[in-house]
Amino acid sequence: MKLLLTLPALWLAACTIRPEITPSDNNAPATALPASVTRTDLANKAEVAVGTENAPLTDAPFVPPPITRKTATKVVVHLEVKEVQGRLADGVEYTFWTFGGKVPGKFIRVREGDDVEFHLDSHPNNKMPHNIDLHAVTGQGGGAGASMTAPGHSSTFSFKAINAGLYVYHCATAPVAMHVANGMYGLILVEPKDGYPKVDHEYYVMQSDFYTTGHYGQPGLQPFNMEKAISENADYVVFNGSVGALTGPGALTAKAGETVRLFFGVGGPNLTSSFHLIGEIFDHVQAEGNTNTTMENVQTTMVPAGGAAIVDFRVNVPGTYILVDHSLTRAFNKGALGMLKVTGTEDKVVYSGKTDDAVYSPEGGSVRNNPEPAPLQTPAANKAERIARGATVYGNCVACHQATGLGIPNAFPPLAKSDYLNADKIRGIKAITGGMQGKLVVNGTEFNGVMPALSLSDEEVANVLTYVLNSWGNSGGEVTPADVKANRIVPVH
Ligand code: HEC
Ligand SMILES: [Cu+2]
Repeated sequence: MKLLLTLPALWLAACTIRPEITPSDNNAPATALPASVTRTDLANKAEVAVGTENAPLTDAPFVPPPITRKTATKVVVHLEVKEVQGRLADGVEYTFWTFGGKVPGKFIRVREGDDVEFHLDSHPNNKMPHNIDLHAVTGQGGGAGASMTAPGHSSTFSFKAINAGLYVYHCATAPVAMHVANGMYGLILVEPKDGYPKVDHEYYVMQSDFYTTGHYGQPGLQPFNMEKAISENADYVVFNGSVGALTGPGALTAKAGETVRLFFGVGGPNLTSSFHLIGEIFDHVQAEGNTNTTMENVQTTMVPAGGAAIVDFRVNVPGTYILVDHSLTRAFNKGALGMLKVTGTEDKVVYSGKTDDAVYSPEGGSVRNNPEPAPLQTPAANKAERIARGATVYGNCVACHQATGLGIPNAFPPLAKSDYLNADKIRGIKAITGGMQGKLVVNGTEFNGVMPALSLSDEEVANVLTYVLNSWGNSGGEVTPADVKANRIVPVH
């Protein structure tokens, strides 16, 4: 029956298929193309890669050094998917799904024409399957189908970096918006053959929106809230994964007279950024990460969800310059605020006033902790203990089925008084261990979604189902690890 889904079926084609664009797609005859139109994509297909190297990956706000190679090479990328609990704001924790342990994901830097051998490694402690769609890839799904990976597995695919530019990558596993909302995005720079003009500092900043059950600042571990995400009603809009990641000790730095380049991306899942730096003017903007049009003297550049821009500027005088999304309640009420601290000597001609950064330091540092999960427990001694432990395991279900067990209309079915589950508890074991998709009727309402197979042990599945069956007016009873062992679809990894 429909429970036996295969992993590749989980990625959603609709939002990830990008047609290959080549100059020949232009309706005008080739001779009518302006001189500025190059055929680099065609030339790069022909470029032969020489040698092999491992891509150095960096956490935000840092980027790997500029590429000085004069030839294309084979670049090997190892990106590890990790589900980690970390700080979203002071006192607020969140279960982030990450590319590399932090939000945003690791910065990847390759050269135009490189052959990229990509390995997506999924940490064995993960609960969900994940994949990656790199906007820099020419090919179906940007790699999504080829990289569908279960916890404890590693997927490999390769692509040629035909088009130079700055690109977003993100997870494209259903529900895609949820995987992105949980932190699964980053930037890949395909550096043009001739590189970018030299600057003194290069930094990596990514904006994104978070949707939590509690309101902004409500303490504790906050689950993802699908209803708020659907209505695009973000509780948090942040730079580099948390409120204050770029303030205080996390602030970007430069000295007066130096030049700074920002690789700026928007992970979304939903909100476009009106990116602005208070007290500076962008000398140059490569809008949307493009390679052939440089805008000069820009105050605010708009960066779409799933898009990026490269900005650079010279800081002439010392001060604390504030990065914001100029949709200002996001900056001052939801977290989209960062700092660039510039030290050095004053130049009263350029700016005479005195600066004061006190008003702009509402949050503390950006230190994250990624605690390892608790070691395996001894088996539950009795049903009461099973129920108590199951309540904890239910943390893996709460983002979709909700703390109330009522689910979300049109998206996630209820577990509370579910006629489907209460009729046969084995169905619960199959849903959790094998995933579930396709049409399903629960309590007279039709659902047609995708539940991923969760990587839980027999003991954990038994505990959570016993908890569910003994909550919210359900029929009661007990599911044992032996029941799970006998009925599980996907073996424990
Ligand atoms: C990423 C979201 C997601 C997570 C996490 C998730 N589920 Fe589901 N679940 C779904 C969706 C969507 C369906 C319906 C699938 C369909 O339409 O065929 C479903 C269906 C079910 C069903 C059968 C339908 C019903 O309402 O009785 C059960 C039982 C179930 N899930 C239990 C769980 C348990 C227990 C957990 C945690 C261990 C869990 N799920 C985690 C999304 C999720
Ligand atoms: Cu994912």
